[in-house]
Amino acid sequence: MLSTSVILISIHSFGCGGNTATSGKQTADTSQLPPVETKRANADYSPAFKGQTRAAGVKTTTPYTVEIIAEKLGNPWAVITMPDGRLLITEKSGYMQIHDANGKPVKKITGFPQVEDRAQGGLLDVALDPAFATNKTIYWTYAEKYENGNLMAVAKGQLNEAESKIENPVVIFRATPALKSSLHFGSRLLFDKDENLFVSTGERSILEGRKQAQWLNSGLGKIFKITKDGKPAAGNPFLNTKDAMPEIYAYGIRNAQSLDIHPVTGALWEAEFGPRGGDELNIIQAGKNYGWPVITYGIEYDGDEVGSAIQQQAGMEQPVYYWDPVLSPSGMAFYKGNTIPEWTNNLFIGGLNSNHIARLVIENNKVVGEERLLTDKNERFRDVAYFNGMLYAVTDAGNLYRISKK
Ligand SMILES: [Ca+2]
Repeated sequence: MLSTSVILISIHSFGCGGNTATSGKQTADTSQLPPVETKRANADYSPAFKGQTRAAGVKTTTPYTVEIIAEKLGNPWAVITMPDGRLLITEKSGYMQIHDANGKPVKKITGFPQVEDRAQGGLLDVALDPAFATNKTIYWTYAEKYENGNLMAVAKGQLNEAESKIENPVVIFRATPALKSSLHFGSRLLFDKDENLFVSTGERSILEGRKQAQWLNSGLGKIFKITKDGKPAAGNPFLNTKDAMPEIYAYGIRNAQSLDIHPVTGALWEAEFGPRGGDELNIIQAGKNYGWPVITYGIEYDGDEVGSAIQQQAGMEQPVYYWDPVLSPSGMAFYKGNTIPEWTNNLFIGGLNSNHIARLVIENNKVVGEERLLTDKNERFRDVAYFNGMLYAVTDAGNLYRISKK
C-alpha cells in the first residue's frame, strides 16, 4: 500500500539556463525575465512603488523532482512537519492525520470539538507546541458554532500515547463577535520565537464584518498574538488602549490564510485574499493598520469600486506586493535551507484559483522575482510546508506533493 501510493508525477529538469551565468555566484535568480502575469488587471490602479506588483519573472535552474506522495486525503487544509520529520495534516471535516515522511498515512487523530465544516469553515490550521516532544500539546484553529452564528476559535489539547486521540481539548481564544457567515475565517497559527502564537483571521466576508476589520474592539480581520493559554501576549500594542481587544497585534486584514516568519529577519510575513484583484503580501508589524476595507488594489466581485476607491492613505500600510488578477494565496512557507541554493529564503505560496505555487525572490523586504511552479497540475494548492530542503504541499483535490532536489 505504501509503495503503490507513491506516484512519480513528473521530473522537472530545466538544466542550466546558460545566458544568465555571468559569474561563479548564483545570480541567475534575479535575471530580468518578463513578469509571469500577462493577463489584464481588473483595476487600473497604480502601484505605490515600482515592483509592488508584476515583478520580473525568474526561473529555477536547479533540477528538482515533483511527486504526489499521498492521494485521496479528502479536504486537507494544513500540512506541517513534526520534529521527527513526519507530517501532520488537518482534514477540514474535523480530524487530523499523521503521515510518514514518504506520505504513508500512519495515524488518524480524532477527538476534536465539533467544527462547522461548511464552505470555508472547518478544522483549519495546526501548530505544535515548541515543547511538543515532551508535552504532546497541539494547537489548532477551526470554525466554531457560537452564540447565534459562528467564529474562528483556537483550541489546544494533548495527543495521547497512541497518537490516535486529542485529550483535554480546550478553547483558548475566540475571534468574537460571532456572525452568520460561512466565509473568511482566516486562519493560520504560528509560534513566534518567544513561544507566543500568531493567529490570523478574516472579516467574515459579509458587510457587517467587513467594517469591523478597522475596529479595535472586534476580533474580525485581525492578526492576534496570544500566549499558549490564549491570553494577550506581553508587549501587545493595544494592551492599554481603551476598549481594544488586547490580543490584537495588527488590524485592517481582509482574509489571511497565510503566515510565516522570515528566516533571516525574523519578521512576520502574511498573505491575504483581496476582493477581485488586490491579493496582498504584507510584513506584519505590531500595532499597524493594513488598510482593509479603506484601501485596496482590488474591486468588488461585481465590478464596483471598494469604498472610495483609495489605494494609499497615510496611517495605513502598503502591501509589500500585490496580485491583480488574484493569486488566491492560501498557506505559505519560506525555504529555510540551502539544498536548492537559489531557493534559500524564497517564499512559496500556495495559490487556489490560480492553480500554482508562487515562488517569490525577496531582497531587502521587496519582491524582486516571481515564478509559477506546478502550473501543469491544475490543482488548488491549499498549504505549503518546508522541511529539510524539501517542500510539501496539500491540495483541495486531496493530494500531498513533495518537491525535492533531483
Ligand atoms: Ca491591505
